[in-house]
Amino acid sequence: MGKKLMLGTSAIAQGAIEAGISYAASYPGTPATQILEHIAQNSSVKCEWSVNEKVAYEVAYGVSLTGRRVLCSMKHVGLNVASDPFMTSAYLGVRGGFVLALGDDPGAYSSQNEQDSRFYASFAKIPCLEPSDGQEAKDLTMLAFDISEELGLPVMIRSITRLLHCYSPVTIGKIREENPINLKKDPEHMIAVPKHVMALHKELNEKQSKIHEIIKKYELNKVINGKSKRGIIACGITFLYAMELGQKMPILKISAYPIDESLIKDFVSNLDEVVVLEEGYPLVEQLLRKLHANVKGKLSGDLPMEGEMTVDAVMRFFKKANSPGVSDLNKYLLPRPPVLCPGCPHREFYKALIEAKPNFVAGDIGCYTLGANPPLKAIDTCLCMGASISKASGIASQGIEKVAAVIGDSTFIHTGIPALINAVYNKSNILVCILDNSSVAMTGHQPTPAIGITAKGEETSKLDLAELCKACGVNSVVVVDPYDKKTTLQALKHALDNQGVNVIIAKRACVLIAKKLKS
Ligand SMILES: Cc1ncc(C[n+]2csc(CCOP(=O)(O)OP(=O)(O)O)c2C)c(N)n1
Repeated sequence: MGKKLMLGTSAIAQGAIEAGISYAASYPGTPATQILEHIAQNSSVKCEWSVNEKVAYEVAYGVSLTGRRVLCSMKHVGLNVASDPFMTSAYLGVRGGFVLALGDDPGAYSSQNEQDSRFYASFAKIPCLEPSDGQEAKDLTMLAFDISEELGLPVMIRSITRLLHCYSPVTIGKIREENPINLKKDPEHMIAVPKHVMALHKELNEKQSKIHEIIKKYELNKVINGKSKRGIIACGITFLYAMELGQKMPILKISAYPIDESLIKDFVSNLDEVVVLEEGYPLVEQLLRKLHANVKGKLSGDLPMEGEMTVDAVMRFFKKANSPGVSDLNKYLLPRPPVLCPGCPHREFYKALIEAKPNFVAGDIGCYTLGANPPLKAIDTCLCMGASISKASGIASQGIEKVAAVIGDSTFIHTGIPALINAVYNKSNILVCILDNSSVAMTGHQPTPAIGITAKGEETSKLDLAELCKACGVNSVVVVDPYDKKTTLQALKHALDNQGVNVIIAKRACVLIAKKLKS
């Protein structure tokens, strides 16, 4: 009990623990990774690193079917991978409380895009809660479980890097009892086949008015009165920025979606100007433009359409130029883009790959993406996790020779395996390089199935990547040590000259964990 200084990620995890979850499933991804890590390291709740976000979502959904509460967490783009079960789970509904904690990354500090998960919630017709600080992150997570059980729907907690990676005081409370197991068969609500879809969709539509009632009941969106004719609608963390202005403007604080139009209408009815502060895409601003003639925000060009909102941008808009903003500091700080670490096996591998002279290298997402930077400039394209092998197949299908794909061990397991099977099945001529550093290095060295250690640090069976590739029917599999440049180069040259799908596994543990793995 008492208060603790906590990361936003830990606050969400703590909220889930106190809400009485029986399981948590996730796939690592900044800024959401530490949510599961907190649960694994600070509670007795069972949890798992799943092989990808789709699997995490489905495992979590299975837990909910038993009547027990479950947390599923991931970064924003993870939901693209999990979007298939996500969308239909709203139709089927959930049993035990199901909370999906999403880490959005405005500013793309560590991501391939800046997509806004609030649109996904609205697309799936489920509620989305958005905290403004650590305490609220915990409180709203707990409430999300109750709302999920009240509605029989998954509930999204949408948060952003700045909140998830900041420390703030959070009150620790009691842990609620787990739900009893209550796994009942209910085909009409458990089997998503065409004959059930219309009825399920109708039920989902009927839940929409209940969502509004619940958001109203818990007063999740509320007005803070002021005297000015200029008002602010502040979503999530931007509420703190609005308060920082220290002015007496009326504020409509948004912590939950969908937003009741009548609430906005009432709020803006006596205002001459409304400023919308929101991280991500202009979701609320779009809605507001239908309800008020003088709206200032991203679409009006007054606030940045791309990147993080930042206190700075808000202060600049309100002409509080003298406030201590981050921009002043930025003048003095040297940029520190991520680089491959000294001794990184990926760098040694790339040196050999460059010498082997492939015509085109399709990259993937992980530490090894940094090989795109000078001086290596070793990869030519990067799209999303798992795309390297399929992109290489597409390029090679047009008769281009010596096309290579470069993919990390975790990324290969995440979504690379179906692409490898596809390449073999469709007779591609490509070289697939799996850079196996025995870790998900990019996100902080989480274990993978190839290491044989679970999220809880327990031993489990080990996946043999070479045997797996052979079973997929590839032409050849060679395992090399990237520190042995001569052998690596020979293997690469040979494989690039070969027909069919040839795999090289460059195996050497990430330098940052090599010692730990040996001990
Ligand atoms: C869909 C999706 N999920 C998660 C992430 C976060 N992420 C970036 S790279 C990566 C995996 C990196 O591990 P690995 O492929 O083993 O390469 P390494 O960093 O160890 O070199 C993850 C999980 C992401 N970018 N996209």
